[in-house]
Amino acid sequence: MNRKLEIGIIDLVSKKPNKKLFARIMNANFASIMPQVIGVWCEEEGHKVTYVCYAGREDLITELPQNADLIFIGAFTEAAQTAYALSNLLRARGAVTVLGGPHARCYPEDAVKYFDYVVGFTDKNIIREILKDCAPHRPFGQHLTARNQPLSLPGVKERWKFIEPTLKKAPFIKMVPMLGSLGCPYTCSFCIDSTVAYKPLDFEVLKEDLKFLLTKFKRPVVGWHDPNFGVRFEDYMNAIEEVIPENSIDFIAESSLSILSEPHVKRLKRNGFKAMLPGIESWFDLGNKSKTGSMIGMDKVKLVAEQINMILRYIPYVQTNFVLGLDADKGEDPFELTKKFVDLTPGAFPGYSLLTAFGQAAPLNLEYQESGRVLPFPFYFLNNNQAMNVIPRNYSWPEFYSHIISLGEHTFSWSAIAKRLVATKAFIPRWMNVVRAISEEGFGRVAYNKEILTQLNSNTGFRDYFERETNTLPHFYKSIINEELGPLWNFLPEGAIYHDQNAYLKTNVERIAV
Ligand code: B12
Ligand code: SF4
Repeated sequence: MNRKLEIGIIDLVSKKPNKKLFARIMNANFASIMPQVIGVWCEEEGHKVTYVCYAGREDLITELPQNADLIFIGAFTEAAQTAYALSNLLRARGAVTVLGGPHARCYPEDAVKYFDYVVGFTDKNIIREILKDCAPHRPFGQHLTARNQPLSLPGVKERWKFIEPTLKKAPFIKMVPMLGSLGCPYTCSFCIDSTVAYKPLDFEVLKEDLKFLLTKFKRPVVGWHDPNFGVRFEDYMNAIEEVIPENSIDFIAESSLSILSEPHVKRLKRNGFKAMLPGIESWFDLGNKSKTGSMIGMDKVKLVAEQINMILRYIPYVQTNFVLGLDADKGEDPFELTKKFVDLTPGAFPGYSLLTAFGQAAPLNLEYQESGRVLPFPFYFLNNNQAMNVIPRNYSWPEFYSHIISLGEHTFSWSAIAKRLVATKAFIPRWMNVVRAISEEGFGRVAYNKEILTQLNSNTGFRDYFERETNTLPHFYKSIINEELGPLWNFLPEGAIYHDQNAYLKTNVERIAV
């Protein structure tokens, strides 16, 4: 064996210190699977691992091993600046750094400036390579990616030593992250999995894990991280039914509407499914994944509302996901129809995402870049709600923001909150809806979008940035990053709040298939 390394692993669930109520209750439940997997693999190779899931309350600087040889950081794009600053700090202390996760998959050409290794698809061979090499690669890190998604991953049992301390940070709901499949058979143009073939993982590992969880909790809660849960519906349900007593684990999953037929939903209920998050996305596009085919507009609203209300008869918590600003949308119809839908499905919680071109995530982003429609908003704001980095095809910015504010006000009006409360019978879902509506996601976002609209209408420099008249980042955005990064701001390398938004078009990053 090579020398025994001291390894640190950081899962950046939060991009900033966050002590707010929802974050305290939920953040530790959003831990990613891969940082835990990497912990297992590194230990299997004989190394010493310290794992930290950063949920916004930990002191990252002191929890990490002071003399780590190698640090893995998992980050979403919104946490890129946090990750870059951390990497800079850790490199100064003598560590070699590795970035993985959604940001590394979407923006490798940017991340290589700040990390020694940047990893896309990751399997055990890639990790072995890094452990063997474990050397600084500067000024540009190595970009490594496997040809495909891994065929197998360590299950809950093997990851338990990392899951357990993470869930200790979650006061009430303790959600264990599980994965049954990778990729997706659908091809939603904006999605990172639109070109990744669907592959189930080993059902035997899944069965062992479910049995194992029943030895750890009286009633476990499992959050499925499958991009589209239940594509092989029969196989999944058979596996669950075979190994655990009926309705003994609470499950949460993201499935497309095409999977959620009434017989399927009945079976999900029988097996303990308590929350489903189907994607509706648009009333004028992406009919394939909701099986509404070419049906659009109000006809689609009625059909989907009927289906959502059917699901709510069996499943206590349903979040309906929408993407705002897709090219197929124009005028007020998309927003007015969504309001109608909110009225028709009072028990569902709508989740709104602003259309975002996450670098290399989807081939569609090349088209946006080619037509000059991608804006260079700092990564920090690319979380589907703090900024939309694609210029809308059919709206001016003030028009677009007026529509999303109006939709937000309708969705999170006191009357809609009260109707949602009445329509939701189960205790936790009922209050979860209220907390989400009155906190950052509901009231907070409406207030934020109003501020953006005011700036668009009153601040020429601000509006010019949105119109591509200038690349000078408005002070508004810079000051948010500065304030929220706190002490880490001082470690952010020069220029690291900026990136080339068209890099995917130009990129020639070395891809090494191991
Ligand atoms: C499950 C999921 C969630 C879950 C769990 C999140 C979590 N912490 O993992 C929940 C619902 C909480 C969630 C929330 C959000 N999500 Co989400 N989510 C997904 C989803 C559907 C699957 C991701 C997944 O786990 N796949 C399984 C893993 C094994 O595969 P993988 O992600 O492809 O990872 C591979 C490599 O990247 C690598 N890898 C992954 N992590 C790491 C870490 C290290 C250290 C290394 C070396 C390698 C490595 O190994 C894997 C195997 O090859 C994806 C969409 C998709 N179809 O992929 C979106 C996705 C990741 N989410 C996205 C977003 C934007 C969000 C939110 C910001 C949305 C919001 N506004 O709230 C939040 C942020 C949450 C947070 N900060 O933790 C974007 C991310 C884009 C980006 N570049 O940042 C995606 C891609 C969806 C999209 N819009 O296209 N999400
Ligand atoms: S169904 Fe979901 S996971 Fe599949 S391509 Fe569409 S958005 Fe992506």
